[in-house]
Amino acid sequence: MTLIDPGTSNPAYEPRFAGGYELTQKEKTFVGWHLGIGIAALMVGSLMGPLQAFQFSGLDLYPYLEPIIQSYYQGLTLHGVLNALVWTTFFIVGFTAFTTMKGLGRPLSYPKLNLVGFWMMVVGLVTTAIPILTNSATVLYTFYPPLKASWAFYLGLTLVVVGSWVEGWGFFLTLRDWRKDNRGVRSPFIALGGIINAAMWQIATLGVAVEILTMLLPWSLGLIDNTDPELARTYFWFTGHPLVYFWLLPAYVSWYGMLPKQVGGKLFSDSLARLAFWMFLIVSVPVGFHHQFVDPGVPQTWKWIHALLTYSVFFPSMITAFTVIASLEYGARKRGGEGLIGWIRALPWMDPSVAAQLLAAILFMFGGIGGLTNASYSLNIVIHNTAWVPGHFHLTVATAVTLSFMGISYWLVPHLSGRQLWSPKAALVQAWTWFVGMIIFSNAMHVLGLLGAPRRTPLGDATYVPEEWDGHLLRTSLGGAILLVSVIIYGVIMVKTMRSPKVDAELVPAAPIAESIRSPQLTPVWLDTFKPWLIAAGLLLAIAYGPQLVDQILNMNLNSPGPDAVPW
Ligand code: HEM
Ligand SMILES: [Cu+2]
Repeated sequence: MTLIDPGTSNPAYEPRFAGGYELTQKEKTFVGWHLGIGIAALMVGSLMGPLQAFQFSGLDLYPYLEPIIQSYYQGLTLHGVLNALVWTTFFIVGFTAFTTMKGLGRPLSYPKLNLVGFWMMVVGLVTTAIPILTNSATVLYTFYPPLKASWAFYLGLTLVVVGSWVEGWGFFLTLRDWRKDNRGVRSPFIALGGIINAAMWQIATLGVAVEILTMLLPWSLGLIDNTDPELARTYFWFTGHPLVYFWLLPAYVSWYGMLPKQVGGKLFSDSLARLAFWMFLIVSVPVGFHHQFVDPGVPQTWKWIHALLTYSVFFPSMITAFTVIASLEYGARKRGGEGLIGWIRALPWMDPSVAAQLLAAILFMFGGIGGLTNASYSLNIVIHNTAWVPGHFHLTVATAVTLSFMGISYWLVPHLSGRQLWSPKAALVQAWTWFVGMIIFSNAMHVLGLLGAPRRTPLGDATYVPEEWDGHLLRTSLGGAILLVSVIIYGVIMVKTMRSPKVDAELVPAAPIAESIRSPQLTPVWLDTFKPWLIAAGLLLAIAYGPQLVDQILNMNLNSPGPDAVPW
């Protein structure tokens, strides 16, 4: 392939190795606040999880939580919103700010813009939290109408999303300025990866933005009387599926661009890494109907088209599996690892940051396999709305993403705060307990789902539980107990790390940034250019969603009033 440089007469892009730039104290604090708020949300949100799991086997701790938490569903709303929406979004935006600055080797072009975005997210978080805590937004994290929340819940979520957009604009403008100053140089992968994710997020969140602004907010304010639940679900899943890639891609930035360095290796292929990210930009969004396979208002053909498109996500996923494993193997062999799979033992398993991310990736393989089941039109009927579904996404968002982010925080929090990680041994125990606890919990939930146990149900109170569920319900609680220990250890490590004294700069962990195996790494221009990929994403979106969206909007049926008070 001929490689053309857009700015100079060079035949190919020159490599640019990221990592020379040290963030200022102010910048580190800015990133740190994102992480701190995210971690605090995870702590509170995750405490609810074990309570749910205990409830399943008859240990009902909810009476002790009154008056703070008045019902299983209020707790479940808190669990879903804080974990899946707040922890992830704050960590991701903070991490992307870090990889943008570190990767591009320069400060943010408009730090005030990012500061404004950050404060919007914080104000939004508080605005959302108040109604949840006062039991006036017990609508679960999917907030499907006709379940109705206080207007503050919708407004707060909107602010969080818009704040994350504003921060995203700050990243785009920084990349634009970097490009102006570095014509003919390929952009460093860790920066580009995060910024592609931010771009995908802007497209993806249009769905909930329209849902909230045109329907839910006016409805909760009393400006309109009714909603159209079918249309609302379509809007929601327009955002809801790519949301999972928004969570996952920052973990991929680390798996591709940082973890290889942590294991003493290099990135196997910079070009493949970019290709995977661009493919995710295109195929993450136009697949949302795979969450609506049983919705009566969506025609079969469209469900089938989205099912097919969902399978195309398999390609970048396989690229990722191949490239990341090859990068790890390269590192392991350099450390003396041998054998077909024996090299795995040579990886630095005693490094908690590495162990956490490797264990996260291992469980993700099972999450991926389950995901294929969910995506297939016919098999989905078997597991739809059963305990299988939370079983599945505790392998993906609650492990692949969450455990990876925890692993990242084991070097990033010390790096930003100028300290050393408090007790790497405890951190290792944390990673392994999460892994073991999640295997037990998630396997039990999968099996329960296959046996027909519904999700979003306090199964401990259900009158229809057959004997064959009992053992699995107990295993769910056992896994939940192990995970509770793991969460507490994580919280203690973070607090203790932040309270330990600052150390000399050379004792503080450096940011691990992997070089490419090939040097110089020649990256084709088309893998470093937004335009063609954005156009492709727009076109595919118009084809896959356009006709149905137009149809559903033209035939909108605002006929669902919804309760004024929460029914529980
Ligand atoms: C500390 C360990 C955790 C335990 C024991 C746990 C347990 C549970 C259980 C039992 C459910 C199912 C409730 C039901 O369907 O009625 C659930 C739902 C859920 N969990 Fe977790 N969880 C944990 C951590 C996490 C984390 C870290 C995340 C995300 C980052 C997460 C995200 C979710 C979401 C999004 C739901 C669905 C809520 C809904 O259906 O509205 N969980 N969790
Ligand atoms: Cu999906």
